Amino acid sequence: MSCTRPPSPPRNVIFNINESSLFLEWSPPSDMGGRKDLTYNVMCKKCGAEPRDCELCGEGMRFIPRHVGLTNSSVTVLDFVAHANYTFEIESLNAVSEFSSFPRPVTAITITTDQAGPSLIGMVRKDWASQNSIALSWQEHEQPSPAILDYEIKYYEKEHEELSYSSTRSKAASVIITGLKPTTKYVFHIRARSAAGYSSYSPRYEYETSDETSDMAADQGQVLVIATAAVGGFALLVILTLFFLITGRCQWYIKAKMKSEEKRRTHFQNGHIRFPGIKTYVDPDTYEDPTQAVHEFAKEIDPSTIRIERVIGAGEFGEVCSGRLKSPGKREIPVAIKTLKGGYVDRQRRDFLREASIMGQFDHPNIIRLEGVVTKSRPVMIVVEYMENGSLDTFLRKHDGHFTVIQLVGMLRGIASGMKYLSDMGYVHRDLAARNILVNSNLVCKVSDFGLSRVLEDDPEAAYTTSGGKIPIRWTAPEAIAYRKFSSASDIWSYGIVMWEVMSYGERPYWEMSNQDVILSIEEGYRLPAPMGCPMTLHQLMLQCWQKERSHRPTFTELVSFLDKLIRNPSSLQTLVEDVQGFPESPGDVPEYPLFISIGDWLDSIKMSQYKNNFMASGFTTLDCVSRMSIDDVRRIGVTLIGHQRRIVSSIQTLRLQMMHLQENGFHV
Ligand code: ACK
Repeated sequence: MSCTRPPSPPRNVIFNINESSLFLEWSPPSDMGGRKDLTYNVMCKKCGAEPRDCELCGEGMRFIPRHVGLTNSSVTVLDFVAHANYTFEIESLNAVSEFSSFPRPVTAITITTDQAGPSLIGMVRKDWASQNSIALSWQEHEQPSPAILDYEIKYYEKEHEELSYSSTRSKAASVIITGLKPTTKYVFHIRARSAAGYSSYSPRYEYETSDETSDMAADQGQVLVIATAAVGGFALLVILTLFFLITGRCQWYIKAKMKSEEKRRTHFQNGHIRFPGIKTYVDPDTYEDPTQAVHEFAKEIDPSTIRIERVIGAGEFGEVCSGRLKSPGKREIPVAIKTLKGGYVDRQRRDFLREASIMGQFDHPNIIRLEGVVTKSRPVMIVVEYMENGSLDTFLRKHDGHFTVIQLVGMLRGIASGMKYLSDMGYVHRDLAARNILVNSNLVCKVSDFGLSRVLEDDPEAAYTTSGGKIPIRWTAPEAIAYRKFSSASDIWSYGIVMWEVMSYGERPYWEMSNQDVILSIEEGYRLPAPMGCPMTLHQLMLQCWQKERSHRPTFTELVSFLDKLIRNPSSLQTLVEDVQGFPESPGDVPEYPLFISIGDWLDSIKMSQYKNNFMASGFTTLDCVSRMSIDDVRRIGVTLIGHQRRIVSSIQTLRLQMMHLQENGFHV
């Protein structure tokens, strides 16, 4: 084998900067050194006026995903200071770099963070809005130190945040933006340009275009014409009404009018075109007044018909209780009552009721049913159907090993069916996890906990993302973590994690790995191994849900029909991952797990390195030996904790598949 070399330095470093983040990207080295194990390190120095006045950037600066061992040729830098010179040195490395006696070649780039100056823009006001335009104005800075040449206005649809944006310029401190969509929320940022460059952007301002009806009112130029026409029209109306009343034709007219109004309403509701037969979800945030959304989708319940019995848990906004609801003319039913604790601010009330506005639009056996809301008296409450067995994760943990595979698949089928319904309605859940699924006494699972688009301040599962929001990392697809691309395909990823939680009876996904480690491992191709006793087909299905490329993941429709077939043909569930003798799938179907070269390496990856000596002392010194171990062997070498046994056995199964795959492809292991 010929010798290999360290790689040459990276090339063509480019950057993109805004007030809060700096994105660096480069091309791979021209010479890879004859190897494939290329990584990059990024070093940062903050420099003063003199090139010699440099110091290393402190801990305060953040690099996403990290600053050393990067496998992709880009990095995002956060928390830098304004008006500073930063020099970033990017080096490429491979496994032989450390043996080289030459200084490591680096590529450097110096960036001045001038962009982050003061905004120079006062409060931005909406002067008027029509169906397709919005007029904005803002205060000029009192004494603009450098004279302002013009303003740049950046805007985008709120729903498609940051995916694409438009911009326009204005010399004056006002602008009319045209070509917008009706009844759509837009986000605006404005910055000033002077001879010294750009100021930083103003804070975001959100304004909405109007719908057809208010458009008329806003068009002030036409008011006079309308007024004149109205007077004439009114006179004509009086004459016609008298005529119809006299001739008895009025009733016919009123009926026809009501019919056409009803038709109009079903087709066009709050700016959302609705086609008869296909129901679509309406985002309550598109209502200017959120109370109106609640009243449109949820029934107001008279609190005297609710009997609260006991507290069953703590929700995000207050206690969750069980009780009874006796609506007039209906039989009494058990209900769960979510309450909004006293001392709330308006925003909390709105966020709390948002869930009801969402839930009230759904009607499906696998979606929690909303009975109604209490908004006109205190406490504010959301009343939903009662689910005797509480949330799925706690339920499974309590009944570890109690169900047949078919029962578990039945639960999964129910969840997939509820999710298919949501996805058909155009609703993206964003927070699907076993803790957000409830189980009733018939083991029917129903999707619950809607409305995660706000920041959940105290959710222990949520972690900050680069864009400032909080996301439950372990359940979330990589593209949703990286750039908030939430879609039914990202819900599919979360569904795969729920499958894993169900098949492992409520085990915590990725165990106690940190959120950051989860993100990195996923990026490197690691996927959760099959839980103990999990049919091979189901693990394969999970792996499909965790395809990096979201268009390669199955849809909920496909999942439901696949699970249906499994239930009809249970023999396909008999092959457990631990029993696999051959590997029927084509090599392309094998997920690319990282290959481990030593036992220590492998145990580290599953955070079980404390057992390294147990393996070694018992003669399990190669990965090949380990891949043949049974659960009894694992117990025998001294792994006594059930959770640890499970984790090790699960990983051994994956290791076994990997070994077989390699052997089949002619590798010696
Ligand atoms: O795991 P749990 O017993 O089930 O604890 C949580 C708690 O309230 C906070 O969400 C329980 N819970 C929520 N909604 C319902 C419901 N509709 N029926 C029964 N329990 C519920 C949940």
